[in-house]
Amino acid sequence: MTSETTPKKSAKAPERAPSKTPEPTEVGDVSYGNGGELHQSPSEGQVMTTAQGVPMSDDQNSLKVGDRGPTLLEDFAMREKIFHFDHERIPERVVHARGYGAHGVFECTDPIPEITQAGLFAEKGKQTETFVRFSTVAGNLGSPDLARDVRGFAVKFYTDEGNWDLVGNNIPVFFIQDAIKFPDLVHSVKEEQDKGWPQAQSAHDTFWDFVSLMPEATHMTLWQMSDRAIPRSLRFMQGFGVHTFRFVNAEGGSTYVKFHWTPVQGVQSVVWNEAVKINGADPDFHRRDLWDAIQSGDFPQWDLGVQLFDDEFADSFDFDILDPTKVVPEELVPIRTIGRMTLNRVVDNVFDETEQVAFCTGNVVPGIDFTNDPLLQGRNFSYLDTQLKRLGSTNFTQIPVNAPRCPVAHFQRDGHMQMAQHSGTANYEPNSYAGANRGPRADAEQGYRTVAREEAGPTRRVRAESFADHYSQARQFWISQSEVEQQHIIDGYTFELGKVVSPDIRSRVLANLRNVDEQLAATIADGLGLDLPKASKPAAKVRTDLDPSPKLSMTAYLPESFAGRKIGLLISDGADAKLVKAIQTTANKAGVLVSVVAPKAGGAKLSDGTLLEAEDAIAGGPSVLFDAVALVPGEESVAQLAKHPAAKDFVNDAFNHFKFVAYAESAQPLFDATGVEPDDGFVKVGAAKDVTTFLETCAALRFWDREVFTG
Ligand code: HDD
Repeated sequence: MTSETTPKKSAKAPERAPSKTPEPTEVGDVSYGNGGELHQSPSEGQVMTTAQGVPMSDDQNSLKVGDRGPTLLEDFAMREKIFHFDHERIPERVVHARGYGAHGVFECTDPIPEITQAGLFAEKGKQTETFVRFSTVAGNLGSPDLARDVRGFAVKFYTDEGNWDLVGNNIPVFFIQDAIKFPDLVHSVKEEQDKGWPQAQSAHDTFWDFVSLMPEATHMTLWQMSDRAIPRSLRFMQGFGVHTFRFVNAEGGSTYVKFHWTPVQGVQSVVWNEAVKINGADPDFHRRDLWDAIQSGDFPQWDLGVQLFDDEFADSFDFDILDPTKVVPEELVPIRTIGRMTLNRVVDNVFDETEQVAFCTGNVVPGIDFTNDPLLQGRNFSYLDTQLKRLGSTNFTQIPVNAPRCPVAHFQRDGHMQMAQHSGTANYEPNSYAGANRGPRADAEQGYRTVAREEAGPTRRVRAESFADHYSQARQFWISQSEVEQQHIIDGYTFELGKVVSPDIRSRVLANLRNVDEQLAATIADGLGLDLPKASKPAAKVRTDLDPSPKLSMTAYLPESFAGRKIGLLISDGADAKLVKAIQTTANKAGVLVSVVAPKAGGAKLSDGTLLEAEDAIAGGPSVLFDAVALVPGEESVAQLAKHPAAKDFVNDAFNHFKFVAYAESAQPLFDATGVEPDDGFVKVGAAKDVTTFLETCAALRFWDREVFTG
């Protein structure tokens, strides 16, 4: 990214760019009603009106006869207000209901015009506006952010040739191979129909029943049981297009492509016990983190990488490139980075933008095309359909967040909530009203052209033989994980299967896992107190000769520094003022935020007599909310602090969640009270240079030496 286009990071909140209304365009284009002004925000001194624009004289009291009623039906203002309120909710997304969005910009850094004619990849420095929505899959709209779940990573690119939606996840494979199974998958993971629970959890019988009967899900469930499914921040996740797509160049030549988003901030997750506690302490943890980062000018960025390959590679590959339960290992096809996305603006209104944004996998632009992946083909049908259900009209493309930023010219007319005012007589093509061109008309040269694929064969309901190997890549994923990651996968399965009531279902999962790795299955069985069942019979021979693929481990994506992370600084009255200041300034200089936590929300009096305000009282600011902690209690007040259950949890949790801890000499009573013994993950701090050492240590993110292995 060139310096003039990189949004500058600044400590203070950036000025908000004014909201944009799509530019009015030419003949046949969409123009908007409402005086051309769709964005409304009341200005100072403006008189309140009804939706019809009638000025209101009183918005506190309904219209009554006399002082004590009755209330009159004639009160059109009240009726309109309550009528509108009654209709405020729209159906939440059937999956990915809980999400958070932000605006951004994509910049091409390595153009590939020879590979694709997509304009956004044509020139170095070319910028394209984007809107991103991150989400969890299973939970309802109000569910907690840190559920163990796959995260949606959907990006809308407003290109010069229309909108392209890359609707991906933070995991590169999927549970099922054919879209016809999607309703079953989703039914199984959502609340059980007879009970109405559990919410936002896969840890229940129906989910494990389904996936144990669908061995193709094994690879994805390994990812899902890993810490990938409990990211620390939406800013610290990778994203994947999952399917194999096609790039198409101006000559019609096509290249297969897999899309990868890699966070510049590094990849980071939490541990399960921490996730459980974060959900209670701050169910909005992820959305708040993204909002805070963007508002403070610490704009998150992702590199867009592509794996490019041709038919020759596809034929030589051990797996089918159309099978969405498989990755193409980076050792076989390296990733080429072609651009960077920066999220630099929060939404003005969550409903208007994040809720109403409508992603469709079918939204492609010239230069990007589909493959025959049966999951992708089914998705192309589903997304358009779901938007109609959710948004209530085929005109959802006119909602500002969905409207293309380029000219629109077509003869689609009418329908519910038509916002465009189409002028002129002709609403068909060809017509002679528009002059010699009879337009607007399709153009064989400029227009979107599907790759000329040769297709033949009998019509059959069939699963290709080349999709039959469900375990080899699951095994490769497993052997590519670090020892700690493997332990967390074991813990994930043990927890989830522990919530499964049916012994048969548990056994079936274990029987499948034996085909991945005997030790993995045996350790989980031991954790559950079960005997190992006989291994299930794989549909294809399991390859045990695949080498580990290091890029499948999160350890390959550690950040370069601790920047963008947050330290929880626990203080109490009499805390060393110089040390507190040193921690704050040194950390801030390194791009690390410091959040002050004290016994009282009002803050604590430091050793120099100044009052330092706290962001949180201890009960509201547990250490799970921070990436590392610093303990700087006052000598006189620490004994009292050490009796506080929340203060003890603060220290205990930081230790148990493998966090790095900076501590002043005065913190000893906290260790005595909790039994925590400082290890090499603890750094004693007395001066600014110690703080620098601490921050350098923190770049490793967690002190994994504390892990207890059961494997
Ligand atoms: Fe899907 C939403 C990602 C398979 C049907 N999906 C949705 C969203 C994401 C994904 C990120 C949320 C978009 C947003 O933020 O608005 N879905 C995926 C990925 C898949 C996948 C990566 C596999 C590779 N999905 C999939 C299948 C089907 C659907 C096979 C149906 C056949 N997905 C939907 C949907 C949703 C949706 C029902 C619900 C809300 C929406 O579309 O807008 O149509």
